[in-house]
Amino acid sequence: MSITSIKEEIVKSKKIGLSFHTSPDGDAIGSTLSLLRAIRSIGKEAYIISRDVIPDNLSFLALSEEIDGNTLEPDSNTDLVIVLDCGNIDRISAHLDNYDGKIINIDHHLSNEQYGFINYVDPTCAATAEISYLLIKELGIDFNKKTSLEIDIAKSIYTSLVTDTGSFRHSNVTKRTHLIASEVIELGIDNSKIHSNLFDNKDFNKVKLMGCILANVELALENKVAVMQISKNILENFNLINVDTSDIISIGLGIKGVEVALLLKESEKGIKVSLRSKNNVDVRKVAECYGGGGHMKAAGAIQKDLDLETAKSNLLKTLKEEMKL
Ligand SMILES: [Mn+2]
Repeated sequence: MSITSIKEEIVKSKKIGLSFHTSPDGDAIGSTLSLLRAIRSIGKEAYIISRDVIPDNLSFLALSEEIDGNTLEPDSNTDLVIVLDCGNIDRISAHLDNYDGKIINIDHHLSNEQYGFINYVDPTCAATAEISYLLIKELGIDFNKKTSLEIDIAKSIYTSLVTDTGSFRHSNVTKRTHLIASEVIELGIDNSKIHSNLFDNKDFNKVKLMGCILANVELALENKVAVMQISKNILENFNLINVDTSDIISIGLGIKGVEVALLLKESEKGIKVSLRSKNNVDVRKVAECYGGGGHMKAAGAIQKDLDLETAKSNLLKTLKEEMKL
């Protein structure tokens, strides 16, 4: 499907809801808020549908206050819902069971379920915001103008690029990623301040939690796999039930000789598993064995009705096969 056909649907629609994956990260939010700002600028009524509340470190973005967790399903008269950065219909941060209008699915996850009436899924994009950027330009936004509209959009897009590429270090980064970054930087946005907002903004308890997790990291499978575990107890003690742990798992991958980092988190829904790969191990395949998905080097899944130990040994068994050890 083409960007033009998405633009046509937007122009045709009266009321547009935007949503993203649950527990939204910088790309889910940046790709959505940039598009929301652009859609409104052409005079369309658009709003956020999200059961999640904006994470503190992303609250500097324009319109972020609208991600308040109060609109759980499409308002009446909504004739289009655009879902960004979400591969699985079950992971959308919106309740769509009673909605019978159109859905457009804009994403970059390889394991995307193509649940939309239009599916624009491009796994070569480092971030979903690379697609938002194309669509925003198609909607007529001119970055040469440098008004608050373009600057707000630029900050959201830059945030998406930085967060989904590990600050431009992952192998998903392409020339296009840098070209888009270059174009939005040209608007005079303060990249250093954005980095500080994103990363130098940790809750004190989060840093202490990191210490506890790192103190107990284990190595498995010929020291090629780093395993980290977080029990519900420890999350409750630190009052961090919904904490984002993507930065913690990256530290595991930083260990010399480690090829895969594994983080298991006990939650209401089951054991949440995150996987990261340094080089050639396709962790998406491992996640898919447990009904999850993601990218080759970053994936996740949930294992239900079992304890941390069992979830861990299941995963190590699957990983052992995948890594041919
Ligand atoms: Mn993404």
